[in-house]
Amino acid sequence: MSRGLSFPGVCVVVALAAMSLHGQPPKDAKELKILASASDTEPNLIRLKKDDSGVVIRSAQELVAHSAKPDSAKDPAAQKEAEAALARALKLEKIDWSMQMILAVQGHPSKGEAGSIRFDVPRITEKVLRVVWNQEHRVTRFPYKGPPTGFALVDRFEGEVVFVPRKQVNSLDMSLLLIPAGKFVMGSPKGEEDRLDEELPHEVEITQHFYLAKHEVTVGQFKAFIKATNYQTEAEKDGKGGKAFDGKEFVQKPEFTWKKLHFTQTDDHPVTVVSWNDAMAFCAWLSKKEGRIYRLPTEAEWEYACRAGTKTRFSAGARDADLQAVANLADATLQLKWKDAFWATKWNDGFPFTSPVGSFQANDFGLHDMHGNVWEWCSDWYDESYYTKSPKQDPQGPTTGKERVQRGGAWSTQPKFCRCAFRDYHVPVYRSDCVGFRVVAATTEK
Ligand SMILES: [Ca+2]
Ligand SMILES: [Ca+2]
Repeated sequence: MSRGLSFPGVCVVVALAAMSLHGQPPKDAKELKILASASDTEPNLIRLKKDDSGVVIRSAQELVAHSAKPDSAKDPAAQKEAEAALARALKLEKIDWSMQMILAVQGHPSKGEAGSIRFDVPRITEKVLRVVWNQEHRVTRFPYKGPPTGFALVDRFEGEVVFVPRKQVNSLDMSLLLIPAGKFVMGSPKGEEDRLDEELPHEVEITQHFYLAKHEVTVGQFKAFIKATNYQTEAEKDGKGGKAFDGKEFVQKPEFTWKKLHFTQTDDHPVTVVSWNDAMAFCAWLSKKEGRIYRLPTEAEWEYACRAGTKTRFSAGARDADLQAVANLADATLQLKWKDAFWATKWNDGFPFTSPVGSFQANDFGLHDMHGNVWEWCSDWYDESYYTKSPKQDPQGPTTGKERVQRGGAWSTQPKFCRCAFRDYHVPVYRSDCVGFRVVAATTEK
C-alpha cells in the first residue's frame, strides 16, 4: 500500500524482540510498537462487558478483573495463573508490568461467524494513544462462539487511550468503515478528460476520523425505517411518485416509489426514489435509535472517501475501462433493455439496472459502489463556484442554495459522470430510480 492513506497492516504475529525493549518506554514517540499480539486463542482470558470496546490492563490484578473470574482479582495465585496464560497466548516468557501494558479489545458478535482481531500501529497524538483495530471474519467455525477478542502488548503509556475500531456493524447490520483523517486534492487536474471548470483542484483537509457505510443504504435497511416509523417518502406523500425508467423511457409516475419499480429489487439492492429529505429523515431516525449521530457525508468527505488516496479520474484508474471491475453503470445489458440509451458503454457489467450492493470491487478504503449503482446524496447545498471560496478544513458547503449535491454516477450513467470529481445536483425533493444515499456515523471516541 503506497498511497499513504491506507492503514498499515500489523501482523498478528509476535515479535520476540520485545525482550530487547526493556529500556525506558518512549515518551514522545508518534507511534508505539506492538510488541506482541494475539486474537481469541484463549477467549476466556479477557472478557469485556461491551461489544466494540477496549480496555487497558496495567497489572496482573487488572488482568484477572477483566477475566472470566473477576472476583478472584486480588488472589495472587489467580493473578499468576492469568499472567502465565496471557504470556503463553502472546508467545512470551514474561510480561513486565512496569514497562509494558496490555490493550484488550472485543469485536461485535457476527451471526455465529468466528473472527479475529488485528491491531494497527497505535498512534500517539499529544497525550492520547489511539489504537485502531480491525475485526476480520473467518468463514470456518472456531470452537469459541462469542465475539472475537484480541490483545496486544505495547510499551507502557500513561496518557489517555482511545480505542477506534476500523469497522463497526450497527443495529441495521450495516458495516461502517473508519475513514482516517487526512488531506487530499479535491476537484480534477486541468488535463483530466471530461472535466468541468467548476472542479477546480484545491487542497482540503478532513480533520477528523469518521465512519462511512461500506455500502449504499439498502431496500432492507430502508424497510426497517419505514416499519418502525410509518414514514411516507415524498414520492408517496404527494402521490406523484418518482422519476424512473418504465421499460421505455425515463418518466415520473405515481406508481414509482422506493417499494416498486419497473425492475426487480431484493432487500440487498440500494434503496432509490428517496429524496434528500427522505435520506435526512432516515438519518434522524437511526441517530435516535442508536443514540449516535448519523448524517449524510459532506461533498468533501464523499470525494475523499471515493478517491481513497488516488488522484485519477476513478479510484480504479484513469481510463473508462478501469471502471469495469468497480462500477455498475450504463452498459451493454442496459442497452438491450433501453434502446435509446445510446450513451451506454460496450462492455457488459451484468446488471441492466441496480445491482445488489457490494457486487463490484471495493476501493482502497474498502468502500463499494462509490462509482455507479446509485447516485448518492451529500449534505451540501450545490454552488458551481463553491471551490473558489470554500475553507480548506472540513468544508461544509454553502450556507444556502436551491439544490443538494449528489455524487458518483449510477446504473444509468456513462463513465464521465462516475468520475471522483464530478458533481451533480438536484432539488431536495427530487427522487428517481438512480438516486440513493449512504450514511456517515460519528466516531464513538471522545
Ligand atoms: Ca450496468
Ligand atoms: Ca453509488
